[in-house]
Amino acid sequence: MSRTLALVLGDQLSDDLSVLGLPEQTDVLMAEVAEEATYVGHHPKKITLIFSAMRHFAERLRARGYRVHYHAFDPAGPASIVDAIEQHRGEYDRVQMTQCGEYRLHQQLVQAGVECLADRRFLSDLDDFRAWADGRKQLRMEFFYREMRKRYGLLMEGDQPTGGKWNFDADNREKYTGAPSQGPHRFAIDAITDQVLEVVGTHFSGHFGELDGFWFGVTAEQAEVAFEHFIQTQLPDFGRYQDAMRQDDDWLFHSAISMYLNIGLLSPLDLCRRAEMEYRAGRAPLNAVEGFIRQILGWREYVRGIYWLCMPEYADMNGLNAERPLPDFYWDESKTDMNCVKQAVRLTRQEAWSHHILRLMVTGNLALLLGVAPKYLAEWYLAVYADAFEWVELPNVLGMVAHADGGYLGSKPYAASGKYIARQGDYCDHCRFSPKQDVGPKACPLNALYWDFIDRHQAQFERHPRMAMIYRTWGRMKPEKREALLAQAAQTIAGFYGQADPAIPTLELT
Ligand code: DLZ
Ligand code: SF4
Repeated sequence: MSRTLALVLGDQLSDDLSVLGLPEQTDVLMAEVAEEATYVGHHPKKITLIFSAMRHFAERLRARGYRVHYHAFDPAGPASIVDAIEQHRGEYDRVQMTQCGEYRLHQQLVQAGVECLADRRFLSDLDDFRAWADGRKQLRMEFFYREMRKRYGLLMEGDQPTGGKWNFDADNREKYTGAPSQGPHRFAIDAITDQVLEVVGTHFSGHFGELDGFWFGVTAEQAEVAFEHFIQTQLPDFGRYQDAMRQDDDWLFHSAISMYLNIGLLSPLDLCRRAEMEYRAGRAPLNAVEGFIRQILGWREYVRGIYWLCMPEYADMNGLNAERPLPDFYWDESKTDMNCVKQAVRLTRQEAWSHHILRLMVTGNLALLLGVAPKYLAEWYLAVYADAFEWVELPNVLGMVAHADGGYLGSKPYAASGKYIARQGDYCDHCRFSPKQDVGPKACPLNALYWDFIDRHQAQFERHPRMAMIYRTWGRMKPEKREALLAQAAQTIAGFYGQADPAIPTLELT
């Protein structure tokens, strides 16, 4: 009988993975390897999540009757996935994988002769996406999302959207002033995770991020518990406070399940259907449920389509010619007095997670205003977040945050001054700067940086219909005020890079 070796990667931990043929004909290969853990210096909690979830999944496959070749991390063992394959391929007629989530590794594996099967865990097939994109002058998530709603019959009344509108985002911008939220469900550390913590502590403690206080779920059952907790305690308020920020509440009403979804422990369609049930039962409002479904059915599938449509050229796009390095405080929050940035980096360091508005409008917005090169920024996001895999991370960072892709993901840059941060939360109340001041020692650094960004990109954006008003305001300002703002921005930038070494730290395997 012909025998197949099926490769299962660390973000492919799903029971219905296409590569899992019958156990009588298929053996499985899984490997914890230095190359995957260090090609960017992944956060130690992310490595722990992946290694522990891989070990649990291997047990699950064995219980289903598969023979699993499992390489636990060993500096003397295979250094890469291809090395691991080479140790076993002689015994097999073919080696197969499910479409890999990153172009880099996908190319390596295809070149090593691994056959690639489609990843059926996604709701939009890549060929369907290509067909949808073909011949359109402009790709817009909103139109893709409507087609997906119709195709899956989610929040539909016949061929009309439930509630008469496709998108309730305008209802999702409230500030939150209530008691701190419950946060996500936290799991106890089991024996397998305990062993992984030892390995990660020994070999990867040089990477940015705290290992102490690991609480992530590592099995499909635990991921389900985490999702149910979100449904019960957070979903009803998820919508309206989606863009809120709070000094004493790191989690607000976000689900924090993306790390489970992106390694395959949850099914996207199940999540959408379950959320819709809450609306139908009258337990969650439409703006919350629609917002949640749009993230998964719309945005997540759309960015994956864009990634595979545009790679490998996508990774080199730099539409705003941004060339600066990342300021060193992205790796150490004690090096900045900007409270919003301090909180976002602190949370990221502690939890390998932050919510979307911190990613987009705090760490992202500052990098956009400064003109940080998209490559450096993308490397940071890929390394520091537990849910970051390149197919989802790169379009979000390069397209949405850095506006480097010419507009696939946003028609205009998400640039904002300190006044936006002040409006959405209370970080400014705890900051030594003031969002109301534009120049002088107490001025919020984002204000002058915002105008500096507007000035720098005038030729590109002044005729953009949604930016014309900003350019009129800039044009009407007295020349002395404009000069003072640009001088303040120059001083701020010198402060960010002046004393400190701006080079990206090289994160070596210890
Ligand atoms: C992110 C990651 C890490 C840290 N380690 C491993 C690993 O040791 N073995 C593995 O199979 N996968 C790992 N991953 C996930 C891969 O990097 C991921 O599958 C690719 O980047 C494609 O998304
Ligand atoms: Fe951030 Fe500026 Fe507000 Fe300080 S004043 S928290 S730097 S927006």
